[in-house]
Amino acid sequence: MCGTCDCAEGGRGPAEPHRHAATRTEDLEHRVLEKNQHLAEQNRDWLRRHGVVLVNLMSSPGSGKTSLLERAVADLRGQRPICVIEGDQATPLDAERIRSAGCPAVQINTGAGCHLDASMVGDAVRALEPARGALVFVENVGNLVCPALFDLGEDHRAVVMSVTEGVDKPLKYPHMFGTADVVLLNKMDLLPYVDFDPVGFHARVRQVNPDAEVLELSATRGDGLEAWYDWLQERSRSMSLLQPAGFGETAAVTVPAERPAS
Ligand SMILES: Nc1nc2c(ncn2[C@@H]2O[C@H](COP(=O)(O)OP(=O)(O)OP(=O)(O)O)[C@@H](O)[C@H]2O)c(=O)[nH]1
Ligand SMILES: [Zn+2]
Ligand SMILES: [Zn+2]
Repeated sequence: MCGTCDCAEGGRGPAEPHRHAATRTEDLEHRVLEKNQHLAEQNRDWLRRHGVVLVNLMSSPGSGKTSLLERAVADLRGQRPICVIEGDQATPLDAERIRSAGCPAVQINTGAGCHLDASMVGDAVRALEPARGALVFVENVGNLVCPALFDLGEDHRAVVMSVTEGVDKPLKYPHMFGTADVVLLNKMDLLPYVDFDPVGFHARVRQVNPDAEVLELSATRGDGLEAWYDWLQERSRSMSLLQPAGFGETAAVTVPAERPAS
């Protein structure tokens, strides 16, 4: 059940859809999103004042978000401080992977929740205490739907898609692809084995979002990663990129689970 709905009748199958009045749902949804927006603005203000850049990474489960982050942590080491906020319904697994790759990470477990919100991310950023000039990645809960609705106060939104998911996804999930600053087309190493037309994919992204850049990558083989890092560098140029890495080993923190979205 999604926090934007807040419906007490959640958990029913598709044969028994929600029966509450549309207006009540819309009111609740509006209130939840309004409160989130307010907290997102507070996050944005905090990030500006501390000279920290936040990138919100979103995708369906398994597209390769953590794999791309593991590579970035290793490849950008020494260039600038990096921290990661991991969102999953359960387990500390992704944060453990990131810490093993060499940077501080906070794991948020959302329980039944299907997205991160600005309150969770605000708490996690403060727990991490990123140094001035740091790049903080948020790995959102694997889901192409409601993470698009929740502003976290981020500077940039990156949507990861893999070549095994089909070229139609930008058209089916226009909110997600419509709000992306960059689309990372991952698992390009699998292209010879799947029926996926990258040119057609680029065209569909352009249909819903003419401004989004599409970068073709392979997290496992390393293809295209320099272009992704250049993109990050270019977009963050104003944020004291050349600060020495001053972040400590302090932030292996776990933020408590399950927090109501409203
Ligand atoms: N062939 C190939 N496999 C990849 C690539 N990137 C990730 N994978 C594999 O895809 C699987 C999922 O990768 P993750 O990085 O865990 O994906 P994720 O998006 O973080 O997944 P969730 O956190 O569960 O949403 C793993 O088995 C990875 O090894 C890639 O570029 N090529
Ligand atoms: Zn992951
Ligand atoms: Zn949700």
